[in-house]
Amino acid sequence: MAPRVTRRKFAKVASAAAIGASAGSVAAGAPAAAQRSAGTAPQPLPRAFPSAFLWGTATASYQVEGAVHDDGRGPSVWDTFSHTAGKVVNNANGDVANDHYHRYKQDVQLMKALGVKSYRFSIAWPRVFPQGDGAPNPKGLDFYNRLVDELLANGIQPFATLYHWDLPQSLQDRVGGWESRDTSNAFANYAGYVAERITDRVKHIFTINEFGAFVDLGYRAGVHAPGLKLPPGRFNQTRHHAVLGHGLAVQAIRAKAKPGTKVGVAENMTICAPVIETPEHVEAAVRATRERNAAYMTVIQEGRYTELYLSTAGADAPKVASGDLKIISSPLDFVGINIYTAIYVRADESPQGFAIVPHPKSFPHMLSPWLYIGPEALYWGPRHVAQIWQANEIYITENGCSSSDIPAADGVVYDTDRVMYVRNYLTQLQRATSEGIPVRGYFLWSLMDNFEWADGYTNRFGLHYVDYDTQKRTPKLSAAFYKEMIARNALM
Ligand code: PNW
Repeated sequence: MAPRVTRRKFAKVASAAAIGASAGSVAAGAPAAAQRSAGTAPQPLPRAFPSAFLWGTATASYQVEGAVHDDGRGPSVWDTFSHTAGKVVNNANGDVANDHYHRYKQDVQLMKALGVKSYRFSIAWPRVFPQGDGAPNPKGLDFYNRLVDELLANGIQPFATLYHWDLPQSLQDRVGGWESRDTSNAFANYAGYVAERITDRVKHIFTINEFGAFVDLGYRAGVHAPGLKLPPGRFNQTRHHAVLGHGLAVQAIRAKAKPGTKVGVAENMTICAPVIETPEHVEAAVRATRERNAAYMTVIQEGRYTELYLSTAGADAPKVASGDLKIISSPLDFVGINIYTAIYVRADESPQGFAIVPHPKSFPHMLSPWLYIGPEALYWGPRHVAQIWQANEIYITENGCSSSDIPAADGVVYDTDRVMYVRNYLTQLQRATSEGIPVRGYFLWSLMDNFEWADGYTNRFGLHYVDYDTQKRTPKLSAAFYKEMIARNALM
């Protein structure tokens, strides 16, 4: 590989695309033959997004930062888990990851080159409170102050997530982590501390990212940190403490933040798409959405667990202290949904009124086996949230895919599968916005390849290819596609 030639060549492709955008013509950067026919060939109609639509990209602390011992950071459950042999593919860990802690300025330039208007990152709790509670570590928060200042100086709006799974290990050791209400309270204290100090510049805060991915996968399936396999009663109680922590944090942020701060959640909801778009299947998909998200999004929105959730749990249902449900359902300013895939639902005669249709063996998926292609999730997800819970400000806080991503001879990753994935998903998102469903922004996961949890560095989700030996970032074909889309604010 000859990286210098490679970069220049690729820049040519990317800037040709950009020229096309600024000239308002698809042909401007195309080869001569294509240019000759462009005048007569029918052009696709632009499928535009609302004018203030916020295009963005996202990462999370443990997946990119590295620098796990810098400036007083305490250990998190993911340090412990990833350093336990056999838990992560190739026994990889986040000790160095993308070294973003030291390279954040360069990474902000990658965003600027893409033309994104916003960036969603997460704050590592153990940098700010190394023990989870007790004495804060101001040097830890300083990193995020530097990052936020750098983003704003480059015209990029910061969206901060307070919890993307890096629980301080000390809380896990002392109180059992999310098994205890003490963790919910400690989280709220941390949330208020951060909100007081960053909301002069950060106007959008997410409490928690994806409940199921750290509770269900971490405390029941044992495949994410802290790697436990709790029995149903203790597990349901852990779920309850997680949504309680969210609600307490919303209240703490409201108490401490500067006026104008907006608060929401970023939840990987199960997106239920009707098998066929007929009224009875759509109705079944709505019912399924409430039930399949009962433990998290539904209780957050409605302030109660559904009958079906409670009856299914029986004696293992969570113990709910008086006042908990009101806290959990503290009103939000916006709803963030992480959307990767869909499940299909049909109407049936059962008491619940719906049935889940499993994916057939031949159903296509991306590199991660769970990542079934379901573009219509970007239509039905926000549509259900707006219809069922009257949300009037929705963000797609994550969407993206894993691909094999092997650099070609010229050094470029031609990730046509990722471009196909994103184009098809955005087609459905555009369908939603053109119907007036209030989606205000979209954050593509991820800015760059990074530590993909239990899959280590094997599954790449980035718009930029990362060579982990040199830390060099190279834009993939999908980066050129996204840049072009953002510049036009329309699909092509
Ligand atoms: C999300 N599933 O995780 C996370 O928020 C990111 O940190 C992660 O890198 C990204 O999606 C890609 O995986 C998920 O099994 C993990 O459906 C698992 C699932 C979905 C999202």
